[in-house]
Amino acid sequence: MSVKSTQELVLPVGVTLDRFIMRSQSAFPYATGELSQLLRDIALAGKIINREVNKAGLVDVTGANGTANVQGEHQQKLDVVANVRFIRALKNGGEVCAIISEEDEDIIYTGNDHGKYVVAMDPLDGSSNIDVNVSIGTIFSIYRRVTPVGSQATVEDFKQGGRKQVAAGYILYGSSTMLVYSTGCGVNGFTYDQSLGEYILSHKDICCPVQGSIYSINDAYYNSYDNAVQQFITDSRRDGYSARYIGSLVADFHRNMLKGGIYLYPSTRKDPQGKLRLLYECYPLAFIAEQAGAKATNGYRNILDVEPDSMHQRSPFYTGSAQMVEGLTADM
Ligand code: AHM
Ligand code: MG
Repeated sequence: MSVKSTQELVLPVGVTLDRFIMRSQSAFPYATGELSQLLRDIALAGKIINREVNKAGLVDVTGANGTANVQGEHQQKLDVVANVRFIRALKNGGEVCAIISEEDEDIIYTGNDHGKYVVAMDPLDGSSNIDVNVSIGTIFSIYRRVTPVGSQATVEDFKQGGRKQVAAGYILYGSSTMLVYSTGCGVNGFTYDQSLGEYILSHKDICCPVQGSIYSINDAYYNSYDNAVQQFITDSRRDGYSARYIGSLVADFHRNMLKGGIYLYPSTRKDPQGKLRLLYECYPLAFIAEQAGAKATNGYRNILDVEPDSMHQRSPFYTGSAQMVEGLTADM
């Protein structure tokens, strides 16, 4: 069965996310609508997080856990708030049987054992930027469960590998809030219009330039990188590239997807396995990258082909414009 791309569906820029999801679903004759509903649930959770992020400075929800606000309620850090809100939205939606989150060691069961999907997520990524009004993001990855519907989900549902993702995406809380996702038929970006309360298709069929001139890496760890990465940085400086590192993966990734560039988080002395998490940071962004014509590796292999060992495992991560990633990995 051939699946139509959004180009073929003739969905114009300006269409709402709901209409887009509805029209895209109609391209799959046997679709039941459950994945569509799940995407809507994620979009709704994104609106709620957007609201929390926007009022963070006003109501003092940032800062340490355990403090109380003027009503005497316990305040929580924004990443904890985002985690709670996302879990609640996915529980209420009913399509998801279990979740793993960067914020929780164990599998979170939604109580909907009849849900067909599991979600791996980083509810609010970019911890060092949360309290200081700098762009942050949510990252999500969706799998169809492999355990029988009706039973309790297990770790096997989450350890299927990046190629088994049925959809993935991110929400960027930046100068505007954007939802970018793919179900494996290209990548589309929706900008949130606060006044309408709607996500609007603004970035249709995102394609990452094959070559760019931006490199994004934490330069302060230079001495801790291996020779190939050090050489890449030296060459980038020599070739007149621009360094752009926000320190929020979603924001750095998004910019590089649109403008062309490469994001690098290698292994370091402090984090020999790298810092980023395979299941809910690397896999979903690699899925988006590949759908947008970009690449993502751990330095040796396409990261989508790396078999996971555990739910919270880390990995070195290199992603962005195809030629830049190929050039880097050829030297590794
Ligand atoms: P987090 O999940 O604790 O927020 O860590 C992930 C973040 C990424 O968003 C970002 O690219 C990276 O950590 C920055 O790390 P560093 O400060 O070591 O450069
Ligand atoms: Mg993170």
